[in-house]
Amino acid sequence: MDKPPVLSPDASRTVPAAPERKPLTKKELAADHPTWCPGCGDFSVLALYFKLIEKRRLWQEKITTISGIGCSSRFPYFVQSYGAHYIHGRSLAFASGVALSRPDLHVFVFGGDGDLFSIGGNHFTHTARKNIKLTCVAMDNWVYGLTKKQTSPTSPLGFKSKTDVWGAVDYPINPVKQALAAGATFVARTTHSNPNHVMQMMEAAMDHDGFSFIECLSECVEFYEGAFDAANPRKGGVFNTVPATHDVTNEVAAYKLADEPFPGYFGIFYQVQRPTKGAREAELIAAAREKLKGLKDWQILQKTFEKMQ
Ligand SMILES: Cc1ncc(C[n+]2csc(CCOP(=O)(O)OP(=O)(O)O)c2C)c(N)n1
Ligand code: SF4
Ligand SMILES: [Mg+2]
Repeated sequence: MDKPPVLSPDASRTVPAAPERKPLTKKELAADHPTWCPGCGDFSVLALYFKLIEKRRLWQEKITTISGIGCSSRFPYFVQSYGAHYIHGRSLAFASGVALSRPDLHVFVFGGDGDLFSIGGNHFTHTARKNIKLTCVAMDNWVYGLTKKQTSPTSPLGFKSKTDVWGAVDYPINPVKQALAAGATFVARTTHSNPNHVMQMMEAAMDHDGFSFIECLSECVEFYEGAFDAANPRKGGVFNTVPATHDVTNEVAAYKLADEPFPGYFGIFYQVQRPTKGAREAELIAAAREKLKGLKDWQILQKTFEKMQ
């Protein structure tokens, strides 16, 4: 009781690899056979997550995989690590609690465009502005896949779905602009059809000390086939990376870049260092502890009760 556990941010997030401990393999990480449709873009995001864990020598007890509800949100089922398949739209609220109380963990959130920007839109905004240290990957397929083809917040105008039989009439949101406006300190964009690039973005996001957001185009072959062909050179499209001259600390420049019509650019749009909510709170806690130095927990409690009388 005398010594509460000290959870220092960053200190133990990357566990020094014990020499006798081999990196986890895909075989050890795969929990279940993914139930996605053959050809779904989500397969490649999962495969690259396994690769990331193996390459960066992360251990099961140091990662948490969290999602909401949707095809993409089935993600944690397929990963042999701690995690939660949480309520629709609430993955970031749950993940915030995990990240703040266990700063030694890598917290990864995977979710769909509906999960993160419709029902979960407010949680997205607030997690970004609080700069909570976690990585959020939006597996954007421009449709509600799990519920079989409704218009999502990223569906383009004119998209015909069960909720817009004559074509979508609402202007879509742009996830990169949304993240920038919300205050995310790392904002990137990639596509499932370029595995090396997905891997690069995931590594950079994981290393960022703050809220890192990746929009990852992930095709729904069942309900929006061909949606991202224009971004895939193998299908006659173009894959343009963020120009080398782009200043990633320039928010206005990032916004302008994100405003380019589809297929737009891929890469890191924005990255700045700002204290995280966890770090600010750790400072407050340390200052309070300093003031109460030498007192036992029961004495602190007694003092508080006395003040309340
Ligand atoms: C509170 C609540 N509202 C609605 C639903 C129904 N629902 C489940 S998944 C989903 C949307 C899924 O779309 P998206 O997040 O884009 O994921 P995808 O399936 O496309 O990967 C909806 C509306 C639900 N499960 N819970
Ligand atoms: S419905 Fe679409 S998003 Fe869902 S598993 Fe099938 S292809 Fe993937
Ligand atoms: Mg979707």
